[in-house]
Amino acid sequence: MKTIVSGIQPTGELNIGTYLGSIRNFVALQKSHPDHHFFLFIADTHALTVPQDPVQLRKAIKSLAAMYVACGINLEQTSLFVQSEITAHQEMDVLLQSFAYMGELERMTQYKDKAQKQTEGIRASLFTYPVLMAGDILLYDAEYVPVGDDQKQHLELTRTIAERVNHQVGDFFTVPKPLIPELTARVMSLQNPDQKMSKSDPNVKSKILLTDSEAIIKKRIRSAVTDSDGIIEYNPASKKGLSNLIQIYAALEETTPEQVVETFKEANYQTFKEALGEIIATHLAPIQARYERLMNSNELTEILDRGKADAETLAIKKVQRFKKKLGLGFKR
Ligand code: AQP
Repeated sequence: MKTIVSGIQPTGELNIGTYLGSIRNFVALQKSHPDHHFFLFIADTHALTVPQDPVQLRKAIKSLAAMYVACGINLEQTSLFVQSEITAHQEMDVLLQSFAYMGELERMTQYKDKAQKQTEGIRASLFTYPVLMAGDILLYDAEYVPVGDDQKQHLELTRTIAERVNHQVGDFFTVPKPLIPELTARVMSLQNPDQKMSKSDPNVKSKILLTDSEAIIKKRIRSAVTDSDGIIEYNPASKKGLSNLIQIYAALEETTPEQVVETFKEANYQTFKEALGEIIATHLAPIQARYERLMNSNELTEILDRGKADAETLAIKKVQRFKKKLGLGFKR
């Protein structure tokens, strides 16, 4: 069975960055890869790498599951589950710790960035996060992993770990390839176009949540930081803020930034921003309606139970086979 794996941390409400960088890519891949099975998980164990409020975390897990389904994943083709409910993920993490080197983990830019922001102690799990992530992917022998640009380095490490294991024990893991969207690999913050749009950014103006109302969406886009020259031009190096908005527009309309510039070349920023706000709101409206319905029904329990059962069977077998390859245990 050919597989594709993806996960998102329930570390806050989803925004259009995660949507355009990951979820939408995932949904598109389901259409273009009908012969693949998709393992899609809520990475709740990863969320513990930074402090979490347990009540909020529980809520975020449910909300993320509902949003995944609302965004249009094909449930016939997908096992949707919560990572911590399949303990094989933790087991694989422990086993793979012995195949990752300190120097490799020290080089991870996400670790360095997030460690810098910590006000309390830096958790060991933040440091070893990429190993858990490698386990998440290798457990299901993923051929592809759809990710945003920020996860590329972690995926490179997953490939290194897989190759290291394969070298030691013989061909055992599929070495996964990243699938990074061309246009929306890194959707930037609306307030600071040098930073990516992030779930955990406390500045609400920096992002558009998938649950935001039309009025809020328009307000956020209106207040997005651009520049003062007033010329609609696509140049991610010199006009970062505006180019970010053009990319979002192009991605949602399935067109190119050049085409967007052509359409708005006579317009001012305000007109362009109004049109973008309208497009985002229109795109999110049906997703929001499905999300509300799912949050108020029992459907998710059945979906997550089924996803867990399917994924767990494979995951347990893979861990058991790996332990055997490594010479662990006595009877099996
Ligand atoms: N701004 C973004 N642009 C493009 N892709 C993005 N992704 C996240 N933000 C953007 C992609 O979404 C997937 C899920 O990310 P994650 O939840 O595992 O963690 P993250 O990359 O650390 O995302 P956040 O929003 O920044 O979360 P916090 O704030 O908790 O760290 C990944 O494929 C990611 O690339």
